Amino acid sequence: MSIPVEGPLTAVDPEDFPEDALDEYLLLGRSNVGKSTFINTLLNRRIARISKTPGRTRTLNFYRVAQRFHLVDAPGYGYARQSKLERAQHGEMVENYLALRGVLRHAFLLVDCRHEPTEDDRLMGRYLEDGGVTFTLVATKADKIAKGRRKQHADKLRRVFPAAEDVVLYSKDGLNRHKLLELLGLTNAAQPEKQR
Ligand SMILES: Nc1nc2c(ncn2[C@@H]2O[C@H](COP(=O)(O)OP(=O)(O)OP(=O)(O)O)[C@@H](O)[C@H]2O)c(=O)[nH]1
Ligand SMILES: [Mg+2]
Repeated sequence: MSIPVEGPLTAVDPEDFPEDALDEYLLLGRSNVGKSTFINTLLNRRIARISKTPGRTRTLNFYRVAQRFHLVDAPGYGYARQSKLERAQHGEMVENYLALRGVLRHAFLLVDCRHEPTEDDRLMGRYLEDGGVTFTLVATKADKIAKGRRKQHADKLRRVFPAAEDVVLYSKDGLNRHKLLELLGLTNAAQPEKQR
């Protein structure tokens, strides 16, 4: 059974955000970390645009899922070739969102398994904590690290992001997909992943 998804509704300015007051789950993370891929593989749809060039997602994209909530894809931060102005505009867009969005229920902060969390990643974690936003730390591209090292990696991330409610290793081939669907209350709407 597939998960019903509508959208995306794209917006930069708060007046263009959806008005239906559904709960929202926000995806945050560096450019190229795999936010759009996360949406596609989690929902099992090719709905978010992916590319090999970072900086693909430039607006807030609201996906309405199962008529119950929005999953919100945000542009990545830390994109080296972004101009100063673009960085400032991006920061402002996300800050506006975080400051104004009463319906924000939970965030997913994505970090790339292959790299050390950056200063931006840590700042984002603290920013969420200070704003009272609960979040799950999702380590993407876990297929790129050996199975035997995964637990150690998750433990390390728990130390770096003590405010995270949970640390979940994820990969686009479905590792821990079911766990995240559970968090979103979507397990009845989707097939469980294969045992790994
Ligand atoms: N091996 C592997 N590659 C992945 C995974 N997730 C994403 N990628 C690749 O990483 C690249 C970037 O993925 P996107 O989903 O576009 O990243 P994004 O965070 O949306 O990037 P921006 O929109 O630029 O912020 C693409 O080439 C993906 O195929 C994963 O779990 N494993
Ligand atoms: Mg993207």
